[in-house]
Amino acid sequence: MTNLYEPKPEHKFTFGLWTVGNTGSDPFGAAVRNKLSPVELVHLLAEIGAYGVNFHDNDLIPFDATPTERDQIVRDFKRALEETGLVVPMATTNLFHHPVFKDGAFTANDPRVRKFALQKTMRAIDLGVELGAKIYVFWGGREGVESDATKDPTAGLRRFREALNFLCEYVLDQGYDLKLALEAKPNEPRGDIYLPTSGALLGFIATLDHPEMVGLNPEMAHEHMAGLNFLHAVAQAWEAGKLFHIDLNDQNSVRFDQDWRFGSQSLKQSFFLVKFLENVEYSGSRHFDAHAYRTEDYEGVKDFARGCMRTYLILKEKAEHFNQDEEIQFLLAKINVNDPAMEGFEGKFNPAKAKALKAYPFDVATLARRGMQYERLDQLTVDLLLGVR
Ligand code: DIG
Ligand code: MN
Ligand code: MN
Repeated sequence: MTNLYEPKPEHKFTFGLWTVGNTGSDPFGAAVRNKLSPVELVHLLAEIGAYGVNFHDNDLIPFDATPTERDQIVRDFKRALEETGLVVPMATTNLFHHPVFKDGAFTANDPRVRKFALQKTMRAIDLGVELGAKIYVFWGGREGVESDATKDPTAGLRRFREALNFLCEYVLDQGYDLKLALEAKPNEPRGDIYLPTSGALLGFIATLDHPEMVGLNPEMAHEHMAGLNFLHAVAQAWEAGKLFHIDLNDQNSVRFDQDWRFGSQSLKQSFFLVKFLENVEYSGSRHFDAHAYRTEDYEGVKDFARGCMRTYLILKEKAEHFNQDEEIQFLLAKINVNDPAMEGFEGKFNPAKAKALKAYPFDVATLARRGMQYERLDQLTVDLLLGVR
């Protein structure tokens, strides 16, 4: 492959240990790849040109590790980071794998589980901060139900809010420079997961004691699972100043969470997303929460990770072409033409403005006949993406 689309640190491409470290097991089959250590995974990511590495606490420290084992693992991991130059922009807690979380973590019906989840998360936050994380992600994978007979949904919301308020206070009390990013998913592994979309989370954040500390980590596959437009979710988060992190991947429409290589399925949606992130100069990580097909060995895993970054960079270049394409920009200017007669009605309400607008003689028939040339604009976009423009 040409080296035109080689990843560089300034691209801020990151992967979780759990992504390139995924051994390929699924509900219907055992692992197909041997497990690599966190140190081996850091070196693999360095080899393919990643900028950073993220982790769940137990991706790095086994659930039952002793304090001595923990300290050794952290020392080895820090050495690998120093040797490779990789950084740790984000960390998160595994509150979904161990059976203790089978009924959720912060929203579990058993208060001892809820408090154990808080304990585990505080310790995981300490670990993430120790390794340099500035963003802390909360994905409530088990926060939900199979049957609403089991839990009052308002109890789930209250418990999640209490946990996040407690943890925000913990971060403040510890003096950590850390922002919290909530990640939505509509279902899987629970029948229904609470706060299923980025939009639902935005409404929830407003009810917290420290909303300024909490934002979003939208994931492409998760919004697609809900049948939603990922760009719109990201744009709403950005516009609200809440796009603290992002999980890039792909999948084939509203089926189980496939976490495929970025750009491997939804090229057009991926293009519009990259164009948005680059146009607004999003400064966060381009994090790929994805994993290789189960068919792959570790050379295939490297192909997967290289492909995520390569496709992002190709689409970034396509976005630059879109922004510079004379015919596309001419059409966009024409579509968004201003009418001086409407300028007086822009902005906030005032009685005189309302009175004048109520009396304004719109030529509705002419307005209704206007052809918008969206077909031409979208075909130009498709031409661009197919490389014939
Ligand atoms: C799954 O999409 C979730 C978990 O892997 C993790 O908690 C989060 C971090 O990106 N994404
Ligand atoms: Mn996912
Ligand atoms: Mn994710």
